[in-house]
Amino acid sequence: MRENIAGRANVADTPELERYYADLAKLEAGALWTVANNIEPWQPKPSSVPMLWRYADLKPYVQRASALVTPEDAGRRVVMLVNPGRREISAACGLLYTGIQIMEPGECASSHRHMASALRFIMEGSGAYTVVDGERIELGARDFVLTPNGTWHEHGVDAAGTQCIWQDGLDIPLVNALDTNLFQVHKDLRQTVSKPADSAHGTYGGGFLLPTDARKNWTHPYSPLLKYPFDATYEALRRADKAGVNSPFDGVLLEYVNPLTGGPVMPTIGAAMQMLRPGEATKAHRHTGSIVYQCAKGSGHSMIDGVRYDWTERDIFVVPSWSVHSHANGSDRDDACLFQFNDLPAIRALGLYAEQGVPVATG
Ligand code: GTQ
Repeated sequence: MRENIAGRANVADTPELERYYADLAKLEAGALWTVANNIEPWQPKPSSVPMLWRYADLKPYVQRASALVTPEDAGRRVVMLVNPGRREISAACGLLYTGIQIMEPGECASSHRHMASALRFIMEGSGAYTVVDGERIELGARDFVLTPNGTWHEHGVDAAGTQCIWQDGLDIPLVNALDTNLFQVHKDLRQTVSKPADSAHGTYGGGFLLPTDARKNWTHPYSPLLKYPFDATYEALRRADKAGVNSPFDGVLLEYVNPLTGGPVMPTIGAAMQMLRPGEATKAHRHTGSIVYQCAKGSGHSMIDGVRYDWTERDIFVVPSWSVHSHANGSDRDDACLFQFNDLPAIRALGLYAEQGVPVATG
């Protein structure tokens, strides 16, 4: 793609140049100026497109997976959400993967670990649990849980529970893009629960209180607090709202943090919950980084690059990097909550974060 602008590639093809390009290709080489304007865009040009997946459309197929395959045969019984611009790398947006996993009462997926970092956001059901490095964690609807890279983990539902469905979020495409992925199956297929129930929460979940040696004892780069329950999250949002916490672009937006550092929950993936107050419509902005949202409460819509996406509880939608976006609560009486996970910790750590407020109508 030629551009008639000083400093940009602008070379016309000639028969001689075409022969030259063909000769270079035989040597697995090429002339930079034939691609420079594409590989160095003026602004981020995501391959991903904005997408919304309605839970009502997906749920019957998620449930069918449960009738069609066992968790043993499937490894993980998941319907993944695939961005049309990212099919070849199984990404939902940018270099983030997401999927919807279903588990029946009494079922349990085999224990494994991988280089990819993972999280779950529980959509429906009761009796779900996950075991992470020997700690059993009970999960209810809208709870958020980490299975950081390198940790042994398995998920299941108690025999006395109900069918459970949750969203998985992972950085598989990122880890693969960096050629660093690996996967191991636990030799016993199940872990022995070796830690007291709720031990991470008991140790690190005191809010403004931490054991004095907590920082010294915790050597991993991810949050020791594996579970972030919804009740406490929602209460924190309400308190923050009363205290005047507010972003013109996001309403009340709180990041789930590592209590030892105040930083993101994992080195590559961050997560947050935001509350849009009754009647609230945010201003539009854009920034680098890919975001995967799930509506956790209420309903409303988002404008993404000028297109309106209406969402209600459990719908999942994505905002690609640098896409102009704003959010609006659909109710004048109730608040609406959006859960999100994103690649912002990786983006920031690499010095790639940029943002821009955009003065456009929010629709
Ligand atoms: O449970 O670790 O949806 O490794 C995809 C890949 C879930 C998991 C997914 C995974 C997992």
